Amino acid sequence: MNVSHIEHIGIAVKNIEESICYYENTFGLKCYAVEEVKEQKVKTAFFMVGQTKIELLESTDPEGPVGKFIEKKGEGVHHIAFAVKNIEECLSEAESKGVNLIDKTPRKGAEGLEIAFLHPKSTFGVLTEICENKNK
Ligand code: CMX
Repeated sequence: MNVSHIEHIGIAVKNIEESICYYENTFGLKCYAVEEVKEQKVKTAFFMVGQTKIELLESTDPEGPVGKFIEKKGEGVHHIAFAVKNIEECLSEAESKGVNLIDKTPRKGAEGLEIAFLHPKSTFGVLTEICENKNK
């Protein structure tokens, strides 16, 4: 796999507005975008930290992935996302190495990225996303 950097770290929060204030007031970071991703049943907020983003995730539905996560584990780090080149090839490679894929083919995520998730049961407990910006 050709991983260039950590694209973002996803953090599940109950209240995105309060969490934005925390990151802005404590670290002096600036939230540059808030976007709802209907398909994922989340509202997202983004901060740039070097080349990597912090992605805050507030659930818009208790039955969505983030809603269920918070119910089970509480707020906290939800997933890590690696930026890759040729996401389709990366998925095939991961599958051929025995990693259980949540997404067999990429789907659209926040900020227009192509995204796909690897199952935490086969990634040592860390929900892992790979993503590619095909517009670059
Ligand atoms: N990190 C680690 N483990 C996780 C997890 C996470 N983020 N989310 C769920 N799990 C674990 C659960 O704790 C549970 O473990 P146990 O069986 O030991 O209790 C197991 O995975 C199954 O969890 P579940 O609550 O029964 O939920 P589902 O099986 O229905 O779904 C998952 C789990 C990972 C397949 C689902 O959450 C998913 O498809 N996630 C990918 C999509 C996503 O998270 N989108 C939100 C972000 C979108 C964005 O960044 O734009």
